[in-house]
Amino acid sequence: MEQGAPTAVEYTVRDRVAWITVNRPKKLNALNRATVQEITVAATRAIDDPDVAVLVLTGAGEKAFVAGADIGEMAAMDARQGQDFGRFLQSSFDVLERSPKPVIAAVNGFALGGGCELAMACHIRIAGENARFGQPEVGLGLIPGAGGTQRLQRLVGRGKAMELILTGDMISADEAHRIGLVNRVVPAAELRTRVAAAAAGLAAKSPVALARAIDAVMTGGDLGLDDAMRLEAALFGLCFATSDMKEGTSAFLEKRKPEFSGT
Ligand code: DAK
Repeated sequence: MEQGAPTAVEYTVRDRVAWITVNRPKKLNALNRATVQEITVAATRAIDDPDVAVLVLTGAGEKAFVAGADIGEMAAMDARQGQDFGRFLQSSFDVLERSPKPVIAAVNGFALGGGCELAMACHIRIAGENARFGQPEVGLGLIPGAGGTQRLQRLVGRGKAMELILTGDMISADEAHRIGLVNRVVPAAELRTRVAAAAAGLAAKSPVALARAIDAVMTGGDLGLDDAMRLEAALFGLCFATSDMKEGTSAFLEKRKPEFSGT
């Protein structure tokens, strides 16, 4: 998966942003096992690279972000293989969700089934106006199995999640924005530049603060309020021991831009 090599996932680093591009446009970037494995390898590489501040996930071509798990590959699986595949998808998506560096989904078209689930495992979703979202699994005799029944209701509420999962209907980018499934909708032609600008903004922030904020939101979100507040206070306190906190506050008082070291 070296830069420029023809694989199912392209990996490029530009301006401290790792662009991870699912590259099976003839299959609308559907996720087979090999592709999921490559996404995980690419995400781990970006997380481990000190010169990378932000990850972006997107799809190759004009039509799809990811049109779901590869139906051809899944059709041949037995129950045991299906369960293994599900666990594999879930653990891969967890790598993204638990990334200490912000992960943006740049949704450039269909985000269906496992594709919608992949986008939901990212921290921020920016969609082109041509994007379409949905969980059509029930039409295949399946249910969402890579976090869709859980992450969707946490993002949009149980009623809307239930409707999307039971009907399998696709919704537009604008509707996805209206219900809180995506953060922002931008003109399709501007998606990459708008995402690059958003990523540059994140890359200028304190990496340790970003990592702790992600941890507080993700881990705290699964706890009761009391425990979550305790966790927030602990992570907040830890920030006071960092050079980044000293730099951020000094820079503000000295009316200059901070230069964070990430320590
Ligand atoms: N898998 C494999 N191939 C796909 C695909 C997919 N998900 N989506 C599209 N393709 C392929 C099409 O078969 C076609 O291939 P060729 O016939 O040219 O070889 C090519 O991409 C172009 O697609 P279309 O010709 O269909 O293009 P259209 O513009 O007419 O339609 C569409 C676009 C996105 C509406 C349509 O392709 C479509 O409905 N695609 C399927 C969408 C879908 O149902 N996605 C959900 C898949 S199920 C699990 C956990 C998670 C999952 C599974 C298990 N475990 C816990 C075990 C996840 C499941 C899913 O994601």
